[in-house]
Amino acid sequence: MHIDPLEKKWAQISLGICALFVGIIMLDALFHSVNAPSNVETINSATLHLSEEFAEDNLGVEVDDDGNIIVRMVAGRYSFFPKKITVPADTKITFRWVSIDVVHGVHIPMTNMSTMIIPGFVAEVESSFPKPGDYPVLCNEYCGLGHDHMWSKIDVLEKDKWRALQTSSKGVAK
Ligand SMILES: [Cu+2]
Repeated sequence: MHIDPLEKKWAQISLGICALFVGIIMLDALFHSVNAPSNVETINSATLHLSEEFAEDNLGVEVDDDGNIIVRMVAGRYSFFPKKITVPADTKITFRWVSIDVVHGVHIPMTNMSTMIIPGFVAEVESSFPKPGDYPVLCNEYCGLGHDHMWSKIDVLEKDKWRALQTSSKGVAK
């Protein structure tokens, strides 16, 4: 079979580019931990309101018996619920996100928070806020016509202020 030398050269270049990309992906996966999320935890998105963990009353901030802070949030077209929560600055917080409808994303500028929220799965990310202030919570995965308006807010307080608020009115930070 005859292959034109020029065509052969281009075929080699194309295969070389493919090999390069596969190599980069493998290096990233092996040495830079660029992987698909490893927390594979499934949940039925259609019955979240009936689930124990993500029922409306259990959303928001929870401090467990060991003092760990867990935040549970639900993403749905077009908002994150609860609309506003209050957490302490400079503290490790475990966020657990679920979606009630389509694929959403969540991005909180100035933090490591950036993950997809896929219906049927729980997205868990550990994060912390460097300093007090208002942090926007944005959807960064196109989810429909209202996507541009899909955002919420996290109110980050100084640790001491947050603690005082927790003890003075138990319901506020929930
Ligand atoms: Cu969106």
